[in-house]
Order: sequence, then structure tokens, then C-alpha cells
Amino acid sequence: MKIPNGALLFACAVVLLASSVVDLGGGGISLGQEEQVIKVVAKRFEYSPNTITVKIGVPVDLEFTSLDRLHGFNCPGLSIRTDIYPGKVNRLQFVPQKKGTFPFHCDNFCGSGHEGMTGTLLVTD
Ligand SMILES: [Cu+2]
Repeated sequence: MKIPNGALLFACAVVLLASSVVDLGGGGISLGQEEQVIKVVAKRFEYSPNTITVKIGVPVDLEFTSLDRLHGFNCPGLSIRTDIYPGKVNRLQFVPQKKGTFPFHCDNFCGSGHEGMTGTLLVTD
């Protein structure tokens, strides 16, 4: 099939125009279910919040910050972990695939009291 150059250019222009109009809509368009963005603050020897509730099958974006030093977030039941460095946002993205109650804990030794730095991640319907 032969397409005249002019027609191709015109088609490209229409696509470009259409995409720029969509962008002006502001902030992008998300299809499907919304992401669950949850901010978690870590400090000696706690997480805030220390109970995190998410929905099964919906993408989760955990945004960790530390107020003092390096901590960790380790949730073995869901096979997820991240380091939590002070002064930056440490993201952990996952899609919960099973319902339940999953304990998490700090896995970077952060002093006397470190063993009590724990929380619970609840995956619900
Ligand atoms: Cu810690």
C-alpha cells in the first residue's frame, strides 16, 4: 500500500495535536484502578502509621521517609523490602496478590529498641 507523504504528515500532526490536548487535561489520565499512595514515616523505633491497609489487586506505592537514620522495611509474608534513607523518599511499589495480615519490621539495626520497630500490613478485599 502506498501512502502519499502529505497524508502521512497530516496523520502525524493530528496524533500530536490530540496528545497535546490530552496532556492539557492536567496530570495525565490513569486507566483502570487508582494507585494506593501511602506515606510512611520511620524513626527510632517506630513507623507512622504502623498499620497499613491496602486493597488486594490494586497497585500500592509506599513512600517511606526517615526522620533520623537508616532504617529498613521488610515484610517477608509479601516478599517485599526496602532501605529507608533519611532525607529522601524511598518508594516501594507492588500489587498485593493475597489477602491477610502480614507483619513487617525494620531490618537495619538502628539501636537499642530496634527489635520493637514493627508494624502490620493488612491486605483486604
Ligand atoms: Cu529501625
